[in-house]
Amino acid sequence: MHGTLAKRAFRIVLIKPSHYDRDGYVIQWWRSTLPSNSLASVHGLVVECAQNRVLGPDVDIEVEACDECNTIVDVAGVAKRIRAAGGGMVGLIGVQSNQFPRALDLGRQFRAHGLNVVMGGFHVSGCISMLPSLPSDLQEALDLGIHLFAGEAEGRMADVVRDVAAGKAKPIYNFLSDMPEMAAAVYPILPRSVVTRVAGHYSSFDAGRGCPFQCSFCTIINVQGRKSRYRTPDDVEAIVRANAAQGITRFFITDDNFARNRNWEPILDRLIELREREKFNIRLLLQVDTLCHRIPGFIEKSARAGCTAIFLGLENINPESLMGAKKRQNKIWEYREMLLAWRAQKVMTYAGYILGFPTDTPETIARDIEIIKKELPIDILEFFYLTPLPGSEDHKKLHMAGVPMDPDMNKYDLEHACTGHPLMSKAAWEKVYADAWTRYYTDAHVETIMRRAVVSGINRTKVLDSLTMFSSASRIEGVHPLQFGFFRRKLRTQRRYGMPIVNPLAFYPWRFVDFVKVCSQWARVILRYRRMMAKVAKDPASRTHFDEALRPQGVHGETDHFVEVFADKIPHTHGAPVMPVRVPAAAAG
Ligand code: B12
Ligand code: SF4
Repeated sequence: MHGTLAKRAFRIVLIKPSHYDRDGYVIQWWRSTLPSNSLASVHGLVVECAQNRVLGPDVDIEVEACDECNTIVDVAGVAKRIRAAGGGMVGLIGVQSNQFPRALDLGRQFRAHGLNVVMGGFHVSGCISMLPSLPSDLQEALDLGIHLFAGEAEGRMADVVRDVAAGKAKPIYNFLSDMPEMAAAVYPILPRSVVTRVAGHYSSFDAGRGCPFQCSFCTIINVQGRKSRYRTPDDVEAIVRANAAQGITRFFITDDNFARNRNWEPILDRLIELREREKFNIRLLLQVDTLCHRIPGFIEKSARAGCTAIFLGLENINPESLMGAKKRQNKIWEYREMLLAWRAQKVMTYAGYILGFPTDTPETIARDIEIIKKELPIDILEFFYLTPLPGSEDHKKLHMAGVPMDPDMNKYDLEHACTGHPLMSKAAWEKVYADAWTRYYTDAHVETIMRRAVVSGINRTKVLDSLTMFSSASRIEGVHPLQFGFFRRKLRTQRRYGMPIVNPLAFYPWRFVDFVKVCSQWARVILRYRRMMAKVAKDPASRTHFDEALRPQGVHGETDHFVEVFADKIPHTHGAPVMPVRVPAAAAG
């Protein structure tokens, strides 16, 4: 009978691991800046298991979740809570390659406490999807008794939880050949207490998975597939309502390319309705491709639905590099038109730029960054090393050919040179990366971006804050802005496995000096940029500011200067500009 059932509990602790800085300390913050959608997804699935009482009517499934980027993981505390519940498991969530060494260290500690550990995410899925045999790091995890999960967990979580609870979990779960449908799938959700650890209280969801394109540096197509799968507008509305019920209305929609989501229009219409009729204060951050402006109404509706910023995979402006990486869909001659279309809707643009394509040299990179500054109205440009990420075609090719790659997965964060470059030494490549940030974020260009923001009516505070973070995170904190947060924490005792724990008498004085130095560097940038923005905002000339990057494209039939620079590298595909034949001076003469 109902009331007489003996109650038991099974505690599931979900941890999204971070990774290590160059000194071996975990990269974590008082507040992080971006939410983890992997954590939200798996949390949603485990909560469903709890609601459905998948371990039987007498077992309460208790769930806790944390993102190590903004929360210190207390291993002994977790072990104590699981033991107090009478059993449970630790899930290491959404582990990317760069997070694998940290995840392994956490797993090792939890295993030493005798706990069940299951790990999933792109490193496990990418390696199993692309490599002919298990790499040694995954084998090490198995040897520690950690269970690996490859593929997506929608529709599979209950089985995993049951297996673990019964002590019958498999070493490897592999669902890579069977992608779950997204329509009506359980949706990502996190409790407010986890979301508020992200600055700005952003949460996230994916409205679709999979991508039809074929970029050779990308892992997504080999893990989530090239067939796109989508959530329904009803599900998206349910996600937004569930979050709004706990006061969360800002979302990072993590689709790699929301413009290719077949349901983009009904989804945006639904969000527009929620905003305009029910006054939900929705704010969206979207990832889109460089062709999205060609989709009628896409940009306008995104803005009406609350989109205030987009991430764009610009990757490079040299068509030769783009073709080499099979990023054929990026048409450089349309970049400005696309960027101006977003500006017209007062949406801020963040563009990713990859350094180290085979034909890149320090000179061509310097030239290209100067061209971007002058001719493309991008607000924030962020740089990455071209990296053979496990799970990508690039990685597989190098692996199969036996080309040396850095064995330390902690470095596969797109902030390190992980393999050789045909034209640049490692030192030259590293210098190019460091210089790229300072070359783009000169005071003169920062001021131009501020003037462009004023004249285009883009939120000044947002631009100012982003300029502050992106110009200096790499230089001051030694981390990419996408991994940045507010107030770095370094725990003396949480150091990379194998590195010594420093004596407190040496650690705390070092940490004090380190902290004060970093704070004063930030204070200087913050003050300088704030003064600059105040000056720009006061200057009447800002309201009529105009420069080459804001000139509408080709209105008088002329070709952009930067398109001319790359004229001989543009493939003659449909829609490409036809360049006038250049007659050599001698022949003309
Ligand atoms: C949103 C996003 C971010 C966000 C949020 C991170 C997050 N994971 O949510 C931000 C901006 C912070 C980010 C940053 C970075 N990212 Co990112 N990111 C993505 C993106 C676009 C979506 C992630 C997502 O939500 N996927 C959907 C979830 C549900 O999939 P999933 O994580 O695989 O989880 C499913 C399964 O794996 C499984 N599963 C996962 N964990 C577990 C655990 C258990 C116990 C079980 C049973 C199952 C299970 O179930 C889940 C549900 O089906 C992906 C690309 C992609 N399409 O996934 C890149 C991606 C994950 N990122 C990548 C990279 C490299 C980075 C950065 C290192 C680089 C950079 N500088 O940008 C940083 C790292 C910083 C950090 N702290 O994470 C790579 C990782 C490749 C690799 N081999 O490591 C990817 C794949 C993109 C790419 N370039 O190929 N990223
Ligand atoms: S990099 Fe972006 S566009 Fe290219 S295949 Fe990956 S997800 Fe698709």
